[in-house]
Amino acid sequence: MALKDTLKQKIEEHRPRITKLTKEFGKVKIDEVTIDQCIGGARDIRSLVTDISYLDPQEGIRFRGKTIPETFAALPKAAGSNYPTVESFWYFLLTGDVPTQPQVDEVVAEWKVRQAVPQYVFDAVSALPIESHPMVMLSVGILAMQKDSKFAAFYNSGKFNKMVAWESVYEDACDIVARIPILSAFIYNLKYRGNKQIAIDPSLDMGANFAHMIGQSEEYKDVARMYFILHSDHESGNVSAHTTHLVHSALSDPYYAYSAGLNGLAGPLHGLANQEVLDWTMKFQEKYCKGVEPTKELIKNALWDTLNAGQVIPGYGHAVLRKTDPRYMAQREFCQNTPGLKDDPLFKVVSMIFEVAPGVLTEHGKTKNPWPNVDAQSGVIQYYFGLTEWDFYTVLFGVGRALGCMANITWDRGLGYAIERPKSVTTAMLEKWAAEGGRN
Ligand code: HAX
Repeated sequence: MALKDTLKQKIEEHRPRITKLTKEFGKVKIDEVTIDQCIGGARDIRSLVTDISYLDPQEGIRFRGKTIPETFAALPKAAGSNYPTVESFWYFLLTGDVPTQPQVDEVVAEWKVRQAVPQYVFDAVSALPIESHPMVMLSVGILAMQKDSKFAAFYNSGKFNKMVAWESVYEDACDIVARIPILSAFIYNLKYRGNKQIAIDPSLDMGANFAHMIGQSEEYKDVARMYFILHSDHESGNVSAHTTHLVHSALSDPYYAYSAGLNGLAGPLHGLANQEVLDWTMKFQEKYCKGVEPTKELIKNALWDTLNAGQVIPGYGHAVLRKTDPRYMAQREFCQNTPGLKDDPLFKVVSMIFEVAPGVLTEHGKTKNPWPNVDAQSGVIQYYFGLTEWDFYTVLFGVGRALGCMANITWDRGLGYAIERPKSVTTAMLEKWAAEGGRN
């Protein structure tokens, strides 16, 4: 069965579960909120629903119930590769089913039809100052495509119907995930290669074509596939996924929603951390290692200097995770298994940071999680393969994150989730409830 038909069947089967929960069990309590959570970024409050992925503090992410190694093992592989295509992962994220090879081939073919980015989008991005951050270019490029939104057209058609609205979100979602690598490759070539653009190779799957379009090696094709899959989804509470969900909950179309999500991803406490890690590591080498090999002692001193200057150690800590991020480990394993990369000087420094930073952060005593997250490792791989422009790394994250965000809002509409509208309170109210020992 084609992806959209499978999805339709699954959404229709799922709807009665949501109706039953709200109608029969709507008043059942699943959480309570403390003053700490109210002031401290709503941490851990159970108030979002998604079946696309789940993040366990100890175990890490599961996509559709599968750990990262299980996901990579289960999905059909790209031709001549040990890694799955991004297209097969998209099928899996949307439906929860491991696709057959013909089902994957169908998605690959469909994305080829959808991937043509209109010239006015390239023109809009090209009109920006070349010094603009590539995340600005990506967000502008996605927003510029809004003119083509099928969801917005459906909403304005006078025939809007909540039961089928997801179908036009799905159409936009597929267009966005097919086009975002093309747009990102355009931005890369515009910004770092004097606008020497490379045409799409229609014989390639998404990850391989991205590698081709940024002038990368054969080996990088697997890097792209792995990277986009690993960065796709991290349940719904992180800034980029939550922003996309929030904006779409107002029935803003997927272009508005994902452009907003990307703006959140561009924050240094979120997706920008991957460029910050490279920046930190390079500055560390420049300042502390003039003519000498990096050592654990030098790294320890540099980490303390960063902390004493009131800054965070980029790539370490997490709002939910309480152990080393399995996405970090997957990339570390990739480095260890790639001849050349495992002896790469930058990988050695990053590995030394891994040995030292958790101890330093524990001694510092603030962070609840001293372990590395996804961003601590990702830049090393990119840098090794010649993507040395580290302000581009968050764009790569944004290409991957589109998969999770788009799968989620397709389901949001399918299940008719409400406009998001939490309640705010005043400081005086908090003080009153504090004095009374709670809100009665
Ligand atoms: N270095 C120094 N201090 C840190 C820290 C780090 N890596 N991580 C947390 N802390 C500090 C916090 O700033 C906070 O300090 P204050 O009490 O002074 O405000 C304290 O420890 C408690 O924070 P926490 O509860 O452990 O962590 P939060 O949930 O508040 O924040 C962050 C989670 C990821 C934002 C945080 O760990 C951080 O800033 N890390 C560095 C930036 C980073 O790597 N971000 C990427 C995270 C993964 C991701 O989203 N990728 O996109």
